[in-house]
Parts: sequence; C-alpha cells; structure tokens
Amino acid sequence: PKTIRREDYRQPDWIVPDVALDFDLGAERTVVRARLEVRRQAPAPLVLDGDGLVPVAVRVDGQATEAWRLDGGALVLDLPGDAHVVETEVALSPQTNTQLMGLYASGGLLCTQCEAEGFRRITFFPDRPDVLSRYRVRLVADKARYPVLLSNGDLVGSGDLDDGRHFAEWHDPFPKPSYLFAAVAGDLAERRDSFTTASGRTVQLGIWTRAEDRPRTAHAMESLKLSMAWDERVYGREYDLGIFNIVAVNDFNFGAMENKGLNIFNTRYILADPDEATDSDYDGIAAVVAHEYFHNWSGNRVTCRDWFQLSLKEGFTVFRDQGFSADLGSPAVRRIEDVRALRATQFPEDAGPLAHPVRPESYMEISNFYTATIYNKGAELIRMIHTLVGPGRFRQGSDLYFERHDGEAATCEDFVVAMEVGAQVDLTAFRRWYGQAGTPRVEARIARVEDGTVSLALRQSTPPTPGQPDKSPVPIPLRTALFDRASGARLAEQLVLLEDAEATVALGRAPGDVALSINRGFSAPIVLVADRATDELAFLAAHDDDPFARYEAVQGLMLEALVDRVASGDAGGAADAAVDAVGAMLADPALDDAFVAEAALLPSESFIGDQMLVVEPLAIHDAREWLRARIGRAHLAAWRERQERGANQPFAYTPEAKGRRRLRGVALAYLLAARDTDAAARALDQFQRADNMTDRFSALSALVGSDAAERETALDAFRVRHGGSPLVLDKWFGVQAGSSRSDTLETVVRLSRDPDFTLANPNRARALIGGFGANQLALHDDGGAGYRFLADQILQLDRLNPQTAARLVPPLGRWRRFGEARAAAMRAQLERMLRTPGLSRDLYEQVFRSID
Ligand code: BAL
Ligand code: ZN
Repeated sequence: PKTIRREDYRQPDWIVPDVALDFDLGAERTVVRARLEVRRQAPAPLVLDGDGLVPVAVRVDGQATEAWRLDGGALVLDLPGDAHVVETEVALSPQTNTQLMGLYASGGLLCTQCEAEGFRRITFFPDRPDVLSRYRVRLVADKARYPVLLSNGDLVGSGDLDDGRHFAEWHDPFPKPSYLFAAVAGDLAERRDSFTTASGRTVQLGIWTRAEDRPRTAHAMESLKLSMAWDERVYGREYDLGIFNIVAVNDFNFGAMENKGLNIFNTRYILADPDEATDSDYDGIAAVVAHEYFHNWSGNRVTCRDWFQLSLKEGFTVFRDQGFSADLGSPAVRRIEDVRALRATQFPEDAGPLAHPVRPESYMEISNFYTATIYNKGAELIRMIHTLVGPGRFRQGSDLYFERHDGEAATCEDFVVAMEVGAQVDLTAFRRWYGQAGTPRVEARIARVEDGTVSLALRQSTPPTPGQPDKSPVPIPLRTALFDRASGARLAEQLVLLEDAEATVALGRAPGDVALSINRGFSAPIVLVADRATDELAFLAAHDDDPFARYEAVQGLMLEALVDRVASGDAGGAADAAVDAVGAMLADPALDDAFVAEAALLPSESFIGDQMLVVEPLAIHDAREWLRARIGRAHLAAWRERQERGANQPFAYTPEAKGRRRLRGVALAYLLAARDTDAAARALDQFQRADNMTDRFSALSALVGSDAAERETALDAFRVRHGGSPLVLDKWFGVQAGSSRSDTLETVVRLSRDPDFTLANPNRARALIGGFGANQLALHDDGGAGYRFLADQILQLDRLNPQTAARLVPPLGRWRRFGEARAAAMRAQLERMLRTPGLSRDLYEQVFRSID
C-alpha cells in the first residue's frame, strides 16, 4: 500500500461548491446520481475518488460522455474549461457492505458512515476534508419499509410517489466536507424535544431509534440539551440549524459520528435505562452525546485541512467533552478516570511500535489513526495550554480560533497561532508536542539549600520512538506544592514550567521536613519518576489537598508494593502503607464514595507491566491478587459495611447514589479477594436483588473470576434475563473474556462459537475478542494458544470489517515487552498474519508496523 505524507499536501485542483445527490434506496440495490458543480483551481484533470464504484453513466454539462478513465478506483476526466457540471450514476449494494463504511444496512435500516474516506464508496467525489460543498439530497424509498428518510440540514420537501414509494429532500446551507455527509432510511421512532438557543432560536431535536428502544433515549436527550447549553455558556457557541437529529444503529465502527445536523450513533452511546445500563454507561452516553454535539463547532464549522490534522478537531473536542463531564459530576473523579484511560491506552501506544505524534507525518490507512494519541493525548495538549494561560485567556484564544477559521478547513498550526494571539502566549517551543511521539519521563528530586530554601531538581527525557530516535525537550507544566510534614500544612503551590532538559527551581523556604506533591491534577501527560520515600507517599496519601495527587499517592504506594513483590517476592513497607492508606480513606467521612472507590482500586495488570523491563503476566497477577487479598482482609468490616450501605434503597441517578454503587462494587471485589466466608453468597444476593444494572453487573464481574458455584448461577441468570438485549449481551460476553480464571481461553473459544456471537457486529466482536486481547493474564497464559486464537479472529474479521479488525492488533504488537518465548510466539502470529494473502490495507499497516 501507498504511504501518504503530510509534507506532500497540495491544495485541491478542483473544488465543488455545490452538489446534488439523488438516492433511489434499497437494501439490495441503491442507485446514486450525483450532480457536481466543479470549479478549476489548477491546470489538472478532474479526479473524483471512488472505492469499488463502477460508473453506470457519466455526463459533462448535460452531455453523456465516454471520455473518462478509472485510475485505482478514481474517475478521471480531462475537462476543457474552468467550470463544469459533472453528473455520475452508480449502483450500490448496501446489504453486502460488511465494512460498515459508505452506505450499509444495519437491521432493517440503511445508513451511512463517511469519515474518513467512506463517501467515495457512495459516489465519485473529491473525498478530502478541504473540499467544502453545499449539499442538496433527495432520498427516494419504499414507504412501508423506510418510512423515515433523513439527511443533513433542513427538510425542504417530502411527498408520496407511485408504487408505494416516497421521497424527502434535504438542504444543508453550511458548506461541508464529504466526510460529514449522512443519510438514513428506516422504520424509526422519534423522541422529540426542542432547545431554545441563547439568541432565542428554537431548534427541533430528534432522537431516532427502533420503536421498542424509544423509552431508553431520555438520558441521551437530556444530555444533548445540557451540552447545547454548556457550549453556549463555556465557549459562546450556539447551534446553527433548525434541526438536530440523532439516529442510533446497532452496527457501527465508531462510538458515534458528528455528521452535520444528523449525528449517527452506536446504540451503545444512546440507549439507557437503569435495568440495562450501568452508571458508567450513563456517563459514557453523556460524554459522547456532548462530544458529537461539540463537533458542530470544533470539527464541522471549523474542519481539518487534511487527515494529518485530525487531532485539531478530535483532541480539542475530547478536551471540551471532558470539561462538560467534569462540570456535570465530580471534576476530581472525572480527571482520575481520564488519566486512567490515558495510561491504559495512550501510554502503551506511545511506548510501542505504533507510536506516532499527535500530528502524524505519514499513514497508509487513515482509519488506523483514530487513536488514543490523536484523541486523548491531543486533549492533554489542549489542557496544558489551558493550564498555562488560565480559563479567561484560553477562551479569548478559542474565540479567535472560531472567528478566524469559521467555514474553513484548518490546521493544528492555525489553532496554535490563534491561541498565541488570542491568549497572548508564546507557544514556539510548545509546538514540539505536536510533532514528537513518546511520553516524556520527568525525574524530580527535592534538594535543600543551607538557608532552608527547598529546591526542585528536574530532568526530562523522551525515549526514542519509531522514526524518531532523538528527542528534544518539550515545555512541561507541573503544578507543584510542598507540604510541611510536621503540621500537614501546604506551604505553596506553583506552576513550574520545565522547558529545558534539566532545571532547578526554588520552591520556597521550609524549615522542617517537607513532602513533594507534583504534577497535581495531572497537569502534564508524563511519566513521573519522583524520588520519594514510602513515608512521604503515605503522608501525601493522607494529607494532599489535591484529590488527584492524593489518588496518585495511594496508587504510588500500591505500585511500589506490587513492583517489589514481583521483583523480589517481598513488598516491603509499601504494602503496609497502601493497606493503611485505603483504611484511612474508608474511615474519612469527608471523602465522597466515588473518590474512595477510584483511589482504592488497584492499578491494572497492564499498567503494572508498563513499570517493568520485562512483563511477567502471571507474577503480576499473583502479586496483585495478594495485595488485593491483604487490603480486603485488613478492612473486612468496612468493606462489608460499604457493600451493604444503601443497598435497599430504590435506584436513584444522583451523584451520591452513583458513588455508593461504585464503592459497593469495589467493596464486593475486595470481599471476594479476601475470601470472606460469605462473599460469594453476598455477591449472588447483590446480583439477585439489584434493581439496576450497575449493582447487578458489579456482582457478576466480581463473581466471574471465582470458582464458586454462584458464578454459574449468576452467568446463566444474566443471560436468560438479558438475552434479548444486544448491548447487555455484549456485557455478558465481555465479562467472561476479562475473567482471571485459568480456563478463560477455553471459555472464549467456546463463546466464539455461540449462536449469539458474530464478528459482523463490531460491539460484539470488541466485547469478546477485544476483551480477550485486553486480558493480560489470559492472552499470555500459556505457550501461545491465546495469540493464535486472537490472530485467527483478526484474520477472519479482516475479511468482513478491516477497520475493526485492525484495532485488535495492538496487544500482539507489544511483543517486545515480554520474555523471549512469549515475544517469539507473538511475533510468529504477526508474521503469519502478514503472510496471509488478501490482507486489507488497514490490517497490513498495523501488522507491518507492529513487527518492525
Ligand atoms: N469523528 C469520528 C467520531 C468522533 O470522534 O466523534
Ligand atoms: Zn470526535
């Protein structure tokens, strides 16, 4: 496959100010007629991208022509003038489109997914984000089968035709790139609502689902209205069309898609009721609804010039949705969750063969770059700018960005320049964050000068990443504070900006012993190596007034204990300190339950592995179980009490009730780990009595790793109760794939042959196969059967859905981190995949880069 490079970007030779699309829709056969008004920008032929399309007819300025050629799927025309009307006609088969890119069938629906390059599977077009067009769309379909016909913008006409067919015409006045086009046809029910904007315009809101799912859309609608108000209040951004529609579909590669005025969602991020969705599902829905809505400005009104700029819209929009979620609930808990996610996905990516900068330099298949680096690290970059300039100046910067680039296809550089001017800050050195891959490592050490002044010695380095052997220092904002150990008082907090490879910073005078709190709030996305003794961490775990730093101190103690245990079989004083720290939090009435639950959770097995030179999955698992049992046993009474507290109260969706449920789940897991006599019975009781999915699922999750008879009872009951609900059945598959039992591979192989399992549905495939790939213990369990199974599944999925298949590769790509035997066995599977004939471009690129 060809490599596309950022440096090769050229402005389009032709633009298309206006396009009219005419769809004659059917699942078996859809005919698409396109009318493009094209304008020349450079002396070159007109090249219209196409993927798998065969032109049925081509006309130029109303005249049929044969003077065209196909070049690698694209339609090429040599046109004499500077302005022409080009018409094409193609026929598609949505029903056989298993890639879920372009126009496809999902259940009884027809729907589209165009980002990044799906529009070229619908019609011939310059399918690149810097060609912006006004769209007129006419949809024609059988009225009984497809009573609802939706597209972007405003509905400008509709009516009945002969033969039981009908039509709808949509017009979107905002020029947009083709990746934001959407159309949907189906038998859908609507939850309708409205929103009045700050300037007094009324927007009609619709969430469209299968009729039986309509009752489960209330939370999504509420989230949408809250998002609209938040974007007005925090960013001054108002919605611009008269209609905002959302459609939920079962089969979807992404979580959701921000098509102009017609968002299409994975059902997973729309449907919720207490009986079927966990609190974390509810939070995910609010975040994704907000994310897609916020794209209307950061993505649609200002779009990307080319796909190397993807983080321009994704990083910024993730930062925006994180702000929204923080304002909805507890900012500290939300920050902890976001950092946990960053460490679980982005840090390993940045440390492995697929590392790439937030603004990549090259790709073979852009679908492979919808990554945690583009999204989550991209958001961290924006957050650092926010931290450096403060909210007021940040808002001036974002206002200027929207003002300057509204209606344009912009670059990351445009964003940085707007921030520099609007927020009055010099970001010259900061730009390196966009071009340099890898997670900076910062060493921090306190030194005391004779007169009592405490200084902080800092040193940064970034490990080499593929194609980038040498790294430069980046500016790293570190929120830092000192505590007086004797009194517990915080002496000072300051924002230290580490700009060079090394620096020494005076923190102030402190006569007594101090404790160093650094990277508070996770002000920079770095790996911190602070030279702090166990008792200093224990002090911070008890006294730090920054909740994130306090969480980090507890996690730091746990990590120290776990790493020591794996390395030497001994966990020193850190284990005792971790046990005590958790106990102190459980006893502290000032802490909210959600925070205690987060802080009491042990670091994940993969994160523990990330701290080691060679990952030893079994030793890590054993150490983690050992510490879990110790923490469980040490605080048995408190865990029992937390597991029982409020258990008889009816479900409420309030922050307090959510926090209680979260801690109840953590408590139950500790009771099981401690082998408390009645723990399994207690879990089954929670499972059976729960009036909500959060309690039911936390009980099932706690039981699934055990050998107790209650495990099977709960698994069977869960399937019987929820077998008819695809999203809940995904949980049933996923929880078994994540089990720590030694028979997990066998179970997953069996489940892959279950009549309810299908690779064709991305949610189901991700639940079972993705869940297994993320299960460090089970994947690496024996001589390589897990690797072979994963590779087999990826190859099978690649034939159906390359995009989703390619996303399952990273666990195998971590082979360098493991001992010789495992590394060789993992690599052998990557090599086998690479040798397989007919690999998609998506999978080829991921496997090729993973082997290298
Ligand atoms: N643009 C793809 C889906 C999302 O990030 O919203
Ligand atoms: Zn997005």
